Amino acid sequence: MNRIVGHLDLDYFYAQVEEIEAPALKETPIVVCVFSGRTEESGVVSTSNYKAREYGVRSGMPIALAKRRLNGIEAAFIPMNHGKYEAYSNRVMETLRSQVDVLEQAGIDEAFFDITKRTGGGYEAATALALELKARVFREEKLTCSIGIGPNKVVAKIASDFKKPNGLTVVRDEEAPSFLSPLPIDKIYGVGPKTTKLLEEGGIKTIGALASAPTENLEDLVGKRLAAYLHDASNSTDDEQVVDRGGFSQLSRIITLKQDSHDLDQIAGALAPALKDLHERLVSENLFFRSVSAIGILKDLSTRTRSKTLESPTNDYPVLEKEVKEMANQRSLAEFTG
Ligand code: TTP
Ligand code: CA
Repeated sequence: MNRIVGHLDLDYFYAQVEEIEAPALKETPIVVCVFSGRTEESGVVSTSNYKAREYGVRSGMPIALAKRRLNGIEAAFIPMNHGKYEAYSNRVMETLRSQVDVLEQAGIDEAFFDITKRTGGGYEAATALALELKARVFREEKLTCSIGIGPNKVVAKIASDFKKPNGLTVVRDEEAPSFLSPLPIDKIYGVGPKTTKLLEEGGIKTIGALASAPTENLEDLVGKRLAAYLHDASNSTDDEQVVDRGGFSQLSRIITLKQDSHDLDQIAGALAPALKDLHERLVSENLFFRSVSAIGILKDLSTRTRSKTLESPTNDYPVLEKEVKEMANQRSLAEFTG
């Protein structure tokens, strides 16, 4: 039987929740902010609605820059309220879990699902089910989402991002090569800026070029393990299974240095209480982590983000401390200002 896999991603998620809770804001640019507290404007944009995106507001941008882009426009700058978004997310995931064979939550607003059994491997039944999922999420939560359906996780994830917001993109087995071929390589999940650069230096810019690259070339460029994944992903033969790993949480802390600093020891010292606090929360909720990210805001208000996914989940404090320190130590992140 054909395997049929889907990926669902909630549209402009945090900002959409804010819209739902304050319908009067629907036509207004909404910027969800992580305020760092140093000045009224310090901090980063978590996300924004599509109205704000029309003015060039983007996730990860300093709030001050978003304010400049929206200068003279009536806009809502709302502090991020993670607990609220998590409540919506948990309800959506619960609904989805009951409608699919297997659900794998991949983030606060996204999940893979396997629907091979209940659709009998048929794309018409899969399309009908995807429309039903979208309708149900909207009926129950007023949230719109975008869904991709395909023969594996790689195709499904790219397809959900293909038409956004409120999109549905179905890519049948036989359509996968022509769908993937013209797309840039960084559409494949797991391909970040570093891998993109390595591949582009080797003349590989599209997924089609990646699919036909000789194995030895790929291995020389990115190493054996990643080469094998990229080969399968680009040829639409990736067979990674959809696995239910239970719920998903994202815990974060933000600190502001009293003064700008390049001193890594000083920065590490300032980070320690926040990390300890984060770890206490983790343990008290009986959670494990697999993914660690650090965002630094530099003096010129530009931001740097680093992320790492560990081989296996842990709740070990020294691991958390080591990973964050390593990220902060990377040259471009070593200019944390707040
Ligand atoms: P995304 O799915 O990347 O973005 P989005 O849901 O806001 O927009 P889209 O319509 O393009 O899917 O991220 C999900 C949520 O994660 C987002 O609503 C807010 C949060 N987030 C951050 O806090 N910081 C970031 O840099 C990004 C990218 C997301
Ligand atoms: Ca989203």
